[in-house]
Amino acid sequence: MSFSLSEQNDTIIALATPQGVGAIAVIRLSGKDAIQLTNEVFFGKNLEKQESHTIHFGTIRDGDKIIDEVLVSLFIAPKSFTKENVVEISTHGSSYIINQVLKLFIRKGARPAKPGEFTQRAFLNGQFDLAQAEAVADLIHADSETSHQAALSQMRGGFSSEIQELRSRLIHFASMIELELDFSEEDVEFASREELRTLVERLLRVVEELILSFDLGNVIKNGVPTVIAGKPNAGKSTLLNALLNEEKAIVSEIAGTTRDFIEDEINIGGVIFRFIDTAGLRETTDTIEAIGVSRTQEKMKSASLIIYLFDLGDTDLVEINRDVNKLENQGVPFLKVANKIDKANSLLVNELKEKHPDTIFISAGQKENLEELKSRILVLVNLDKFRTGNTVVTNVRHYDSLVKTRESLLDILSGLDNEVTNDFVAMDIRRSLHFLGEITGEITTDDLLENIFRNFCIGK
Ligand SMILES: Nc1nc2c(ncn2[C@@H]2O[C@H](COP(=O)(O)OP(=O)(O)OP(=O)(O)O)[C@@H](O)[C@H]2O)c(=O)[nH]1
Ligand SMILES: [Mg+2]
Repeated sequence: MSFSLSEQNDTIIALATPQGVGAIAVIRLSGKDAIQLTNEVFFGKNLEKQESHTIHFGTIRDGDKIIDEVLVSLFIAPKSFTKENVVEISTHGSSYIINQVLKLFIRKGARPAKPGEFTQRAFLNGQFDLAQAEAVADLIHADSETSHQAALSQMRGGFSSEIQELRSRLIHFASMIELELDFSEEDVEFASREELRTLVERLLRVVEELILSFDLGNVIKNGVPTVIAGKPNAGKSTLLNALLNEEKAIVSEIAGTTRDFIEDEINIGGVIFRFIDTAGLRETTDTIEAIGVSRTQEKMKSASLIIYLFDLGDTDLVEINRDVNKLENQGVPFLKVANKIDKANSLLVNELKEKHPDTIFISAGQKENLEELKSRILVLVNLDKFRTGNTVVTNVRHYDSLVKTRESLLDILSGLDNEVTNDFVAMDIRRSLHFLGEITGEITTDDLLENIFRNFCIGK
């Protein structure tokens, strides 16, 4: 994707609603000639004489032929998403009509938009910064309440404004230090080293918090990895199926049924969880099952949450104590879930209630008490901070720049500690400024922009 000026002047067109048949479809145009072009094929009113933010009924015609009755919405520059003239044409949602309208406009001089080109223009025309533009893509793809919240807060400025403010204060120091370089013989100090240190330490705290939030951000975007682990025949696959409401995993009374892991997404209370059903944990001489067991152990290490499932009819307290001990040492949050309450011996149930009062008793087979399990899962992952609008980094590019920023900020600090000369401090500050600027788009390269907007869909 290039950024030549002539391309920027084109009037672009694309279907803004999904492909396929719907009640209505919206075709969007943006560019200097968007209104004039529409006026050439629209019959009803003179669109060039209308106010911004108005809607007009009429027909789209190709010569004498009426293509459709439509509604046309006008957004006159700069009061539009792209800050250019924008026209949105609502047609009936048939693919025949959509194609006829698109073809007509292209014949009249509009150009089909490239993926993300509307958002790209909005960015280039200063509608928002790069981090916000990327949030538009995240917002479109968000499929749960929490990922939607994270994208929305980022699009509204989220951490951009915080970073921009600190960056502009760092620019101030940079210019003071460059000034000192000009006066180097006179040994003056325009920039207080102590104030610089305080600012860098503050920036470092913000950057580190954002880096930390990335793990959680990823979890929101991709689902909380949740492993169901336990002995063969505990009912792990039955539980996965019950939570999914479908027969995804094979269930049988033969121990060692599941040999590889099976995963699927489940939305619990607006949060996406990625549930992973695993091979039952036991010593085994079967090679394939052994591979499955070692994969289970790997999955457990990288999980955000483990559901430790055991069969009430086939486990004793000694065994449970041993497993719980192991899990506690692993450091991954876990829930103790006792299965097959429908055929439990009451002795073990009573022992558990005393020794492990946080045990959740369920029957996966009869779908009993699954609601309690779900609510305990939600409490354990505690994603409340995202609902309150805290900033979360979900984007790998931002994460990369943040990590590089942290390194260069640490370099400034160690430079101050070692009383290095001004030109070194100035160099480290410039490096920090560069990486911070990469996040908000104040520093960009064509490669970077191309990469980002390519991930959008056409019409966005
Ligand atoms: N009575 C009763 N039986 C159950 C319950 N949940 C599962 N089962 C039975 O327990 C047996 C084992 O269930 P699975 O879900 O295959 O167990 P698993 O933990 O996936 O076993 P592996 O894949 O071999 O590790 C099956 O016969 C299930 O029907 C339950 O709540 N009550
Ligand atoms: Mg299984």
